[in-house]
Amino acid sequence: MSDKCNSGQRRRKIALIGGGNIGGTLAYLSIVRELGDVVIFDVVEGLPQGKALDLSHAAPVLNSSVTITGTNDYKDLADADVCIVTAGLARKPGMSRDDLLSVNSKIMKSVAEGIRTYAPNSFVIVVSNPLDAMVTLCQRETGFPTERVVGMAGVLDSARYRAFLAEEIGVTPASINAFVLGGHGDDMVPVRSNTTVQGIPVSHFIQAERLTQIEDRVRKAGGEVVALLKTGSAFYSPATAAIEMAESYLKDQKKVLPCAAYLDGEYGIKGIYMGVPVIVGKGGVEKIIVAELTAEETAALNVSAGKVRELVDALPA
Ligand code: TXD
Repeated sequence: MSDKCNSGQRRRKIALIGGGNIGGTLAYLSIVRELGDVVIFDVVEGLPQGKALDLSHAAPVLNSSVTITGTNDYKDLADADVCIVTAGLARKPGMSRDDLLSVNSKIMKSVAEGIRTYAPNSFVIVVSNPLDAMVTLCQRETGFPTERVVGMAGVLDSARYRAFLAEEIGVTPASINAFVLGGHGDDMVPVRSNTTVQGIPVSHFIQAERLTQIEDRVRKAGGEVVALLKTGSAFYSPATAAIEMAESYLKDQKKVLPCAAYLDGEYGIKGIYMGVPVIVGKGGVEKIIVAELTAEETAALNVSAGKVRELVDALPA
């Protein structure tokens, strides 16, 4: 089949590396939103192929025109526009994200080689945990420019913050504007000073003590889901967050999204990936936005940066 649309434009292609809980949900969302043809890659024989076949039976009902294939061969990633990486182990109850470092690092090295070889011009969105270390490793191993390798965490963590605030105030989450900075760990920084309900400071609605409780819940929200599910971690919300980033790239929407991006002095931090507000467009991470923070938030961000550096330093050579 021609890989061109009638307009002569090349059809968009999304490669999902990891066909597990998040990967399968990513594939479904890609079909529903018709973001492009989808290829699911996984190392487990039959898993990507089975999910692709099942999803291809949903496409007619969804009136979706995209194609969906499953593969165990990296060659099928050829010329993907976007690669979303969820390959790796997920947490089980009692595990920290950092506990996944060693095993997922080995996986990430093989994934990065596949991407570098077969999708050398793609925009790479890393989801695998521990996120800040995995996105660092993926960029190092692919050798892609930093603006073309980004981590998904902040969109999810900010959505959790918005959901809890909306529930507390009794408004739709769509009216809450909030973002979370820093590493994707227990020291992430919900930025209260920049959080509003349609432009009205959140402190107008919720007392400081209660806000602190909500922000603590945001930091632990991933663990809360893991403890309930017992067999794995969250997957609907991470997939939804990653698709938001992919769509902003593919459609050049230039959305301002909190993503794990490479800092080169912004926020006074240099040489690591960490969650900050960025503009995502056809150039990938097109600009890092430096928000004004309180002294407390700045201090918390530096603590989080320190934890990210420790994790990155622990990456196997
Ligand atoms: O906000 C975030 N970034 C986090 C990320 C939110 C939630 C989950 N987070 C992490 O995403 C989680 O800790 C895991 O590291 C990844 C994927 O989570 P998911 O829930 O999708 O895990 P699954 O269902 O176990 O799927 C992982 C798939 C599975 O099918 C494996 O066979 C596959 O990864 N896998 C591989 N694919 C390709 N290549 C290799 N080497 C490989 N090894 C395993």
